[in-house]
Amino acid sequence: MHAWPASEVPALPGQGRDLRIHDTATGGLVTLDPGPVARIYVCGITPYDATHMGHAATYNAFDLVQRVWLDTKRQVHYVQNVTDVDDPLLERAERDGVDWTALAEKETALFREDMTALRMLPPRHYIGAVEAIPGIVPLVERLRDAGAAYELEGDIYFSVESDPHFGGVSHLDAAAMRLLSAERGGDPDRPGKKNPLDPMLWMAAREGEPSWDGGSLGRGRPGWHIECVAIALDHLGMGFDVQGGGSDLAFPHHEMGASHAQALTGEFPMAKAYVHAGMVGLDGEKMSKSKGNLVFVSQLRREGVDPAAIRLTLLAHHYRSDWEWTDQVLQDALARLDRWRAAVSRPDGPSAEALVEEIREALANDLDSPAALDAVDRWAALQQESGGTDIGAPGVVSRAVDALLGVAL
Ligand code: 5CA
Ligand code: ZN
Repeated sequence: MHAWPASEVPALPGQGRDLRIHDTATGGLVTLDPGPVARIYVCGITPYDATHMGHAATYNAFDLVQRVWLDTKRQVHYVQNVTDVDDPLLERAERDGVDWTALAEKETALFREDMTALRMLPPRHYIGAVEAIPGIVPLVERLRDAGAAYELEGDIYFSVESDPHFGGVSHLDAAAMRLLSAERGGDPDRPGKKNPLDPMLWMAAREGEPSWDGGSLGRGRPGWHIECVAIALDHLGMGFDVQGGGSDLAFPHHEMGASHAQALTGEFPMAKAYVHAGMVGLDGEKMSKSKGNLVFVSQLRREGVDPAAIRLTLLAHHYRSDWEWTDQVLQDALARLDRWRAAVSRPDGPSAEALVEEIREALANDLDSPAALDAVDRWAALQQESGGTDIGAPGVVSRAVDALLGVAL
């Protein structure tokens, strides 16, 4: 499917820095050394409701990853999926009496608008689960033929025991895995499974639900984890640089994906870094479509909130921390945006050279966007208090904030 339009990324003077980022699999910071083309896969939305601030925060983190890479003059090969067929989507369509394809299309269209407004760079390949089915079927057949998958009443399950590295992404114990599996789309209590954690690769057609030709698998639809593996391997290949998503995807989604890929290719890991963003909450609970405690990007935009301020709200929190959406965090961002715009509207000001380096240094250090904002705040305060004579400095600041933080001043 098509993605959304790219906003321009201005080139900056000087040299960008290599990214050091937290990898869930090793539990520490890794310095990534992508070749001339950095490869990143970011798990996309399940389009049954509008984009909320939690989604936006997660996509903001991975947008920063790309901006750091672009600043090192690398190209970025970015792939994102849309889980446009899955239980939650079918359930919501049923509840609301609407066609599930129409619901998915409508919410994906709104997501594109929100991403464009927030100046998130678009993926080069934006792939829906449904369009990926012809590539998924042969992978499931291969897993079954290799003995890494088995059939249960027509459904095909992946056997986690086939992967010697299973557990190597999340490092959770069996009890924690079982709990999360039940919460996040798994079926650990289904009788007849070899291991309660085994995830479904292919679900045989159910009465009243959509299904597709699965070759030797029979009619059905794909499981969630194999969807992302098929798309990632097809468009990026093994050993790409980053797989990203919110922290709720570390287990089971990214764990199972890594296992599927290992069973398919004999290689480990699928991604050099598994990067997870913290959860945004509202009123003391994780913001989630199923709970309904949501602040939508599109609703804020409808109310006339400048998307640049929404983005500054996201940037004010470190991507790995869990944080709460409040009115105050938005008010703070609006005030900051005003200060910054006033500071760059003059033709001259304090030198911008050190500031550009500070922003680069902050972002290269595990995407420390709050430190980057502090640095811009200090430059803006200096401009406000004593100004400066460096002609063009405000322009450099404006372009750096645009290129590295995705905020248009
Ligand atoms: N389609 C799958 C991924 S393949 C999915 O998880 N879709 S989603 O719509 O539920 O979430 C999209 C992205 O937003 C995921 O990376 C998820 O981890 C992230 N996300 C969801 N809720 C929050 C939240 N409250 N805070 C931060 N990120 C969130
Ligand atoms: Zn995914």
